[in-house]
Amino acid sequence: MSISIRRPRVESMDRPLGLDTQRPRFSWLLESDVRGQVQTAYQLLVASSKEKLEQDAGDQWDSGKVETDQSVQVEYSGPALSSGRSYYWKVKIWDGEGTASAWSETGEWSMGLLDETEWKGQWIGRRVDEDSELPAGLYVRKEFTAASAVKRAMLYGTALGVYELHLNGSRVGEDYFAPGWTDYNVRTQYQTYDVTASIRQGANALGAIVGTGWYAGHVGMMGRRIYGTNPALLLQLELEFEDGTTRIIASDDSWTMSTGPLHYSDLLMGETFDARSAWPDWARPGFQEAGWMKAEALEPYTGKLVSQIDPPVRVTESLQAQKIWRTPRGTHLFDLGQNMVGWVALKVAGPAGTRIKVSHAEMLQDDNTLYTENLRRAVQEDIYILRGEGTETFEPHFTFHGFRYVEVEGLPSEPQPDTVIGRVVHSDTAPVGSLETSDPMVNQLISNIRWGQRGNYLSVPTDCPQRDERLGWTGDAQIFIRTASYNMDVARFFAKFMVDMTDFQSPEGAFPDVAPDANWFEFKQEHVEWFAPDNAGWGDAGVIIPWTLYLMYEDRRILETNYDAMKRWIAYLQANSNQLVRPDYANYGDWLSINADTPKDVLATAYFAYSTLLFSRIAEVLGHEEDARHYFELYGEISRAFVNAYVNPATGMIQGDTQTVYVLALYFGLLPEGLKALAVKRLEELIRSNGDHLSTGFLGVGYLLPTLTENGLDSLAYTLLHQDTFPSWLYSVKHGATTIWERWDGWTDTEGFQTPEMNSFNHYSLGSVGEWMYRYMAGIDVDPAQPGFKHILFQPHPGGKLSSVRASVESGYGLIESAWTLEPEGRFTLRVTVPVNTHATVMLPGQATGVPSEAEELGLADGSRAYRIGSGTYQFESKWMAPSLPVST
Ligand code: RAM
Repeated sequence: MSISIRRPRVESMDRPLGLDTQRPRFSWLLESDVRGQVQTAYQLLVASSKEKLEQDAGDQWDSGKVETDQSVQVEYSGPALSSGRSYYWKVKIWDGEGTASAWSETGEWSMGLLDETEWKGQWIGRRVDEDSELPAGLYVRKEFTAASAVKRAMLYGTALGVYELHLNGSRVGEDYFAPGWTDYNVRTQYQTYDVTASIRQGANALGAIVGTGWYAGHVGMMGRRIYGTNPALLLQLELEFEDGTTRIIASDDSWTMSTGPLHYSDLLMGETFDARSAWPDWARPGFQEAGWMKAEALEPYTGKLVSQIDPPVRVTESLQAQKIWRTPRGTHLFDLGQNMVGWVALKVAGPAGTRIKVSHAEMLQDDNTLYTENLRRAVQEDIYILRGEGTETFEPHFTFHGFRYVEVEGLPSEPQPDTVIGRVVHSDTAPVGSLETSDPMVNQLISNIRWGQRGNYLSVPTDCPQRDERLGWTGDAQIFIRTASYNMDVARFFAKFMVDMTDFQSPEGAFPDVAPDANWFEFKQEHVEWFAPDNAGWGDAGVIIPWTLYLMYEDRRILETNYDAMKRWIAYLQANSNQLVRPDYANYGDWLSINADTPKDVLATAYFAYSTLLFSRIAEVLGHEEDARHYFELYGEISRAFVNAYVNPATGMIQGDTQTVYVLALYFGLLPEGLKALAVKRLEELIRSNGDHLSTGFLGVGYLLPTLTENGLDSLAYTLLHQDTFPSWLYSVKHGATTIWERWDGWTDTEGFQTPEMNSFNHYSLGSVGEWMYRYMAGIDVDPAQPGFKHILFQPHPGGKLSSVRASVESGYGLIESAWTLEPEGRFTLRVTVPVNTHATVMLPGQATGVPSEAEELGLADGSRAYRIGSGTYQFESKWMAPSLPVST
């Protein structure tokens, strides 16, 4: 067989449960030994049972043979899908020769509860008034009997708060902090679990622990009980028996509840767990409910209940301490060797009542104590009280920390290598990208970028994981999203975040600076210095995020869904401009730049143009020709207004004269030809006169190296990449950073720590250079005309100290690779891999010396050459001399 099908996926998941879209999208990967292999047609069957599908009967939908090369995001278009049902599907395809493949393996998905009236239970919990303390963790349980054999059992659940499910003594699923963070005033996500294998004929027990989470615990700097006072739980277990009967077990006031060993728990403030009052058997049938009370039915929820879109938060790795030592204070310090996010698993044995305190910090101070000042009001401490029965292992339930160092106070005996294990926790976005160079310092930077992403993508893209903030800052999200999507599959993560953003779009059309909403305006009004009706570069995330998801995943739906919201944003910006020039109130500017304040109105006008340009492209993709034309013209007008207002026509000087103003003007295409060269020259001068250092903040930094490379200043881009004196990326690496810092000067050898008021050591924004590394250094890029890597653009830019780069991206079509080496005499070798059913254009640096016979040569307008290839692995060679490198190196 010349072609085979791998990984049939629905909505980019292997086996999604509880989908609530009527038009799920199918994707599959193709594999073939034949080069240049493509798909020419597919047939897709959807059946209501595995048996039917095995007989090749698509009783739900048979697409018939569809002549197309589309193999990702193929929309279901059969009859309506039923609530709660499972569906089975497979696909076969025809290759370039018209030969049919075998059927794919069977894919499966289930539908969620499509109509809110299908929720039969009550929201349960314990009602307290606003002045009383809440139970930190409320345990609820219900026993039931399954009279006959169970064929299928699906559990739907959600909470106002966060919850953990247990069934017959075991935890259900591996999710943490479900149902995730949304603006609970608007919507709450529910989760779906297949628990068929855990239900027994006879007695069963279902239980849950409910914590305060974002709903009633502390959120950011805004205090607690932001959304409500009483955490609540809603569960529904649907049983289908072998005999065809069904039964629903749903939460109501026949359930029982108790507070238990969780004495304190809060996302930002840590947890206290007293194992002496834990009940090992509380989620098993037959448990004696001494002291338990009847659960209270609370008010019905008035927001929307929607199926979870984003990947659940999970533990994805465990880290052992690399160093353990005893402090003069008598405590023990553990260095995990990596700034990480999550918590530790503590393994310990000791007498009942022993109190152990586990404290967490990102850095150590000079005297080897934990640096915790930067946590502001957050408390990164977990306290355990031992039960005293042999070895006990503790992990917190509803809190998380950002840390590398762990201090344990009260250990009854000397620690072992497994006494403290770091549990790495984040939204489980699958890793898809890899990047490695010949330079260990650059590799450490790459690792720091990846760890920053891991730790901060927790239900929403947060800015930081340690202090009392951890908010979904939209500016950070947009500047990093392209890097993020090379590193990991963030399609669903950001589809969910777009919901948070549009839920919080203002009636006037402004996208927020923070999402989800959590009393944000109320907070900002008390801090007028924070307040602006919109923030350039932050609100623009509402356009940049959907556009990036389209580029990277060929996701048209994200554009369709958000089209009106984006259009309202542009209209808002226009209405709040003076002849297309924006005001200077947007107060973050090029946040945390170094002695280089970009004027806010310059930045805001530039972003207004950029959002408008992207929106015109989006309109074009969706076939809204009128809009496409109109907004493209508007983009031209804003660009001209920008030039008139801010650019000196004689010198090309742009108001503010920071690196960022030139970068924005060039990258967003705001300058006419004549002024472009002047801007490039001035940008170069500014960097040179700054001792070959950047000065850009959160926004400028994302476009800095791409702008240099696109304007022929490759070697300067590499100079900045390799720079290791302050300020630079490698300055922090040189000083032992294992994540990206919030600020260039978070710690310096001259000043020590920056103000603890705002000094996170795990903030991903300045790591947006990852995009340049994938797109330009390794040279793997998308073609916006054929997005999702359907047409791959390989254009590596060798340079700097690098003698090799190896990168890969697992795209929707399969694995893309670009690996190059550069030998001293200028011999450049490039190996690329192109997935089946895609094609690529290769552009080589220097003079081509070796081109595979399959490659079709194209002459480009600028006189350079490019090569068109189909699927397969190919090697190219060229002769390339680094312009700025001494020949001897
Ligand atoms: C800070 C955070 C965040 C940034 C805003 C403007 O609180 O550093 O990352 O987006 O300010």
